[in-house]
Amino acid sequence: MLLAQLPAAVEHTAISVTQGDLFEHILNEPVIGTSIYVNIAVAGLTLLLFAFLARNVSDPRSQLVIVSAMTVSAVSIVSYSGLASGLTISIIELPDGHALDTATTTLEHSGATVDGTISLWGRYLTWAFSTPFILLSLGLLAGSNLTKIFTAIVFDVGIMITGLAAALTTSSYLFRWFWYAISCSFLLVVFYILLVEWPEDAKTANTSEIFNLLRNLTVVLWIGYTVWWAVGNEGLGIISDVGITSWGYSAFDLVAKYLFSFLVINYTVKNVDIISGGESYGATGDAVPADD
Ligand code: RET
Repeated sequence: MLLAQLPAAVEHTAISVTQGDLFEHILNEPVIGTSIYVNIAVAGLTLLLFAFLARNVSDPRSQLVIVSAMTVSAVSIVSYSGLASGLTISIIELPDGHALDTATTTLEHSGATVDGTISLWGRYLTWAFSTPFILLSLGLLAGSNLTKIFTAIVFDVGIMITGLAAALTTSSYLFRWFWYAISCSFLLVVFYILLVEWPEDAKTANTSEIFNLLRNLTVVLWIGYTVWWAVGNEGLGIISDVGITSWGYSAFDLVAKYLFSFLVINYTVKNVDIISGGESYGATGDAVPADD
């Protein structure tokens, strides 16, 4: 019995998965594949659309809000390209106690089966670069000060990096959830700023209506990401399929990134007078650029 199992075990561990294998796997696995490729396309198209919508805006503060929102799409292309190329994907063996600790992965293109499960960890890494721009545009729309914007962004980066740590920790099941708990506590700081501090600032800035809409969208979706991680293949494994877990994030992304940015940019283009900080906003000297 034991002997009969041996060759299979040897076979699994003997195969090392290369970046090329992961690239091919994503290419040939329709559920994971589409969850990635669709987002590259949408991010690219939205970037073109946003540039077009904002083509006549010349006010520097309004441009800052717009560039910040556009950066979310730009980072997204990078993020999903990292995943599509196999660069930011790994096969990880989840620790004992995890629902998927004995999971194996069969590579679509070669049919080879390896121990472990696919982690699309590049998502968490690149969220550390995209989500700050969501918060920057929200903070600017609310007319908030540098201290609050800085605090929100620092804790936001903390959420994503500790989320990355949660996803990649293979030494201990409990430690994965410890990282998750730290990440959630950082999320509470961001929520405090979104729900308590910035609404007050937005009242003064006369942007309450758009701010509250975007804030609600953000809070609901960010709770969605958090819960999705907990139930997905890297958390409790209630949703054990990598492709479905990945599509969940991709679907959230469609709203949290592109719809969000569209609403920010559409509002800004139409309300430059409210967003404007004057011609010399952000200038490093006293000189005001001449009109041309
Ligand atoms: C993780 C897991 C650890 C606990 C928490 C998380 C929250 C993630 C959030 C992600 C938002 C992503 C967005 C991406 C758009 O570019 C990392 C899932 C709290 C809030 C908006």
